[in-house]
Amino acid sequence: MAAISENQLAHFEEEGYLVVRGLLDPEEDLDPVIREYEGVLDSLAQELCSQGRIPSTFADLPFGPRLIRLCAESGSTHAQYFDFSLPQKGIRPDTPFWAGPAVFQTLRNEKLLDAVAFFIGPEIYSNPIQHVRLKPPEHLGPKDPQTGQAQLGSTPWHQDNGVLLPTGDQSRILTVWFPLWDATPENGCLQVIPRSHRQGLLTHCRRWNGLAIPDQFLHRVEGAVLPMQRGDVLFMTQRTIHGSLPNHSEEVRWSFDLRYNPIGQPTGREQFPGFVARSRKDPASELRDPFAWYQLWKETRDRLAREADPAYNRWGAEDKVCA
Ligand SMILES: O=C(O)CCC(=O)C(=O)O
Ligand SMILES: [Fe+2]
Repeated sequence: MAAISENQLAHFEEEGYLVVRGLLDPEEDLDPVIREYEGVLDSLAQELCSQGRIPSTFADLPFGPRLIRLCAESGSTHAQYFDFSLPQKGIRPDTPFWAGPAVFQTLRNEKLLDAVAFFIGPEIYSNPIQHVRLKPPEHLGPKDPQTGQAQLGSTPWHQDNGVLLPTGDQSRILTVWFPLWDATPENGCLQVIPRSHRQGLLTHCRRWNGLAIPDQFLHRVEGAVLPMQRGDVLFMTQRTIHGSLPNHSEEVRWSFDLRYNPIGQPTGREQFPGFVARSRKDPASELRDPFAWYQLWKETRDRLAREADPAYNRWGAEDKVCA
């Protein structure tokens, strides 16, 4: 059982974050996910090629260069094609997403859940706010035609509490972030503002690259830059201010961000499906079937495709500080 020490927990409480080195075994825990995504990338290449959007499937390239090439040739990062969450607007009956078995096994990874239990207790709910992020190098990746900025660029300073609905404000939602490949300052690793979790929820504004805390609310000295290797895992509170650096390397920056909260506490995103990842009290309530998990997301997509877009966060564009 992966043990988080008293010292590590004290660091988390004090600083608002903790990096645990080598918690996951790269070959055992991460490579199956990479293999699964090789298949996803291959399907995307076939689709794009058959639609005439790319001249070849580039099947001879390894994963990273192949993704970069597909993005550049087709002018899109295809982020939704890989993600195991749905978009917040414009869901259609054919909106793609990837909720495959290797991803599901990762959400239920024993080492991960053993560690999560140290932060939120043994009754663990998989919160549906979760993403895979495959960020191509900014100078090679497609740009947003309106802003001229990278479609999947650096993540601006924010608190995860800012992206959920107020229903989740009192919940203990733990963010779990880890790279599939080494994350470095050059390729856009995360940065956090130590001790920023104590000041409550700050105002967020909608920016071209997502919800961001405007500069005037960032009483910060410097962020702590967090290079992480394959196998390392970052834990953060929902009020820890964090963001990522831009990807100025030649390679893809690839990460998962997952969230967990104690069973019974609101997720802050009730429109999307979570599940019981681990319950010692009621083991039979655990979701263990990867296909059932896929079905939860598919049913959600099919339902939301018929409905008006719900609200996913509390910030309106009219707020004066955001103008
Ligand atoms: O991976 C990133 O660039 C941003 C991740 C993030 O904001 C999160 O995990 O909450
Ligand atoms: Fe975040």
